[in-house]
Amino acid sequence: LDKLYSFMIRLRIPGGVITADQWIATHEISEQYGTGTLKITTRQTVQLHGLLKHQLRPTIQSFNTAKLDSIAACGDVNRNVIVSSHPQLSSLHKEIYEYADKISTLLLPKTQSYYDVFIDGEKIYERSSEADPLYEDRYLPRKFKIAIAIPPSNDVDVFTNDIALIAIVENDKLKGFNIAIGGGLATTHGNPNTYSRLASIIGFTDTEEKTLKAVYEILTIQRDFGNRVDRKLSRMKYTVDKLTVPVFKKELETRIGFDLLPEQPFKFTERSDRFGWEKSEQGQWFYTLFIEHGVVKPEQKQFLLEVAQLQVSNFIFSGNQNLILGEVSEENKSKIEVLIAEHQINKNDSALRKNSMACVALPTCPLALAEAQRYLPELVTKIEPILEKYNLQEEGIVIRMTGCPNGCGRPYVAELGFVGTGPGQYNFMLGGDRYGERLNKLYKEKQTEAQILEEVDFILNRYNSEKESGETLGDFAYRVILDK
Ligand code: SRM
Ligand code: SF4
Repeated sequence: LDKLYSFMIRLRIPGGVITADQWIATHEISEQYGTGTLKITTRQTVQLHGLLKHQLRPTIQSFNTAKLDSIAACGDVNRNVIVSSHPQLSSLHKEIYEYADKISTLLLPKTQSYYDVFIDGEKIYERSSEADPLYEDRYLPRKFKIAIAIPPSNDVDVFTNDIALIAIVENDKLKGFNIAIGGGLATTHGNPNTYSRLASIIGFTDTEEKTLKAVYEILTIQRDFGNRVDRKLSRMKYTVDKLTVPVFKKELETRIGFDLLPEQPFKFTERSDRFGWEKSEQGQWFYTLFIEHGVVKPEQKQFLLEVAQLQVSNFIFSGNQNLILGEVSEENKSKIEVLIAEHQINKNDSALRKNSMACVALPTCPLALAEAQRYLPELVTKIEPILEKYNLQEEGIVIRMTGCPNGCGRPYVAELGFVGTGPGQYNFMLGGDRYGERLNKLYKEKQTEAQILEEVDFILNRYNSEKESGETLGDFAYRVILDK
C-alpha cells in the first residue's frame, strides 16, 4: 500500500487577474479535490492544500481546461510575476499589467514535462519543444522573483524582489521602468551570512524591447554567477553583493549591448489596498474585499461564487492577500451590492487588521517554527485595545507575521514584524517604514505573547506622546526607539 501523500498546488497567474469562469473553476476544484480552503498568497495567486497524490493529475487537468497552470509557480526558475493590483489608480494599468504576462512568458522554462506528466500530451497552450537558452540544462541556482510597481502604490513590496521594475508615468504616458536588482528577504536563524536586502536601483529603460532584454539578461547573470554550492547563499542578492552593484551593472550592459539610462524620480505614498468601491478614470468600478491573510472564509467563498456566476467582473488578487472584483460597469455594480448585503460581507475591521499579513505556517508548512496565519488575527485582537487606549485606532500600521525566518509574509518590511523562532515565540522586528522602502531591525528576540503586548504598549505610548506631526509608527520607532 502506498503512503497517502498530500500536496499543495499553487497557480501561476502573472499580475493576479483571472476571469469569473476561472474563479468558478478554482472554487469547484478546491471543493472536489482539495480541502475546500482557498488561500490567496502574497504573490497574487492562490494555493490549494491537501490534494492527495492520486488526485494531482485530475486537479491539474481541470485547471488546464480552465486555462490555468502551475508551471514555474515553484522551483529554481522565475516565479509568479506580480504587479500593482489597483487598476483604478492608473489609467495605464492595463499596459503595465501586460508586462507581467510578457515577462512571465519570456522566462518560462521550455520543458514539456509538465504536460507529459500531468496532461497526457493534451495541450491547451501550444508550446514548443526547442532547447532552453535561458535555463539551459541547469536552471537557476535558486528561485527568482520579479515585481512591477506602479507609483504611488507599492502594494507589491517591489524592493523585496530579485528584480524590481518601477513604472515611470509622465503625462499619462508610460516612459519606461526604473530597474532595481538584488532584493530578497529570507534569513536563517543562527546563520550570520544570511540577510534581508532591498533591491538597488541600477538605471532606467525606455522601450519594451530594452526592458525585456535587460530583465532576461539579469537572469543569465544570476544563472552564470550565482552560488550553486550553498543554497542558503544562492539567491541573487548574494550574487549582487559578491560582484558588487557597479560590476553587476557593467556585466549587464555588456550582455544587453546598451547602457542603462539614469534612474527617473518616483514617489510611493501607499502600500495597503484600497478597500470597498472605487471608480477608475474609465468609469469602471472596483470592489476590494479584505480577506484576512488570504484565507477565504466559507461565507466569503459563497459570496464570491455567486458574484462569479453573475459574470459581471473579473477577479484580481492583490500582493496584500486580498481580492478585487474588477471592471464592473455602473449598471452591474448594484447586482454585486445586493450580494454584499445578503452575505453581510462588509465588516468593520480595524485599520491594523486590514494592514496585517501572515504566511501560511502551521499546520501545512513543513518549515514553520511557530504559528502565523492562525495566530495573527488573535494577536491583532489583543493589540486593538492598546491602540484605542492611545487613540491610535485609525493608524494604518503595517503588521506582519511569519512562522519562520524565510519571510513569506514579508515581515522584514513591516512596521511591526514578528518572525517565528519556536512554538509561541517570535523575534520582534521594528522600524520598517510604511511604504516598504526600509528594512526593519531586530528589536527584541524570542518574545512570548505577553512580552510582545508589553512592548507594543510601551512603543505606542511613546509614539502617541512623542511623535512628530504626520510621523508614521515605523519612522518614529526607527528615529527614537531603535538602538542604532
Ligand atoms: Fe514562501 C518556502 C509559502 C511568498 C520566501 N513558502 C515556502 C513553502 C513552499 C514551504 C516549503 O518550501 O516547503 C511555503 C508553503 C506553505 C504552505 O503550507 O502552503 C511558502 N511563500 C508562501 C506563501 C503561500 C505565503 C503566504 O501565506 O502567502 C507565498 C506564496 C507566494 C507565491 O504565490 O508564489 C510565499 N516566500 C514568499 C515570499 C514573499 C514574496 O515573494 O513576496 C518570500 C520572501 C521573499 C524572498 O523570496 O526573499 C518567501 N518561501 C520563502 C523561502 C526562502 C527563500 C530564500 O531566499 O531562502 C522559502 C524556503 C526555500 O525556498 O527554501 C519558502
Ligand atoms: Fe512556511 Fe516559513 Fe514561509 Fe511561513 S515564512 S510559509 S513558516 S516557509
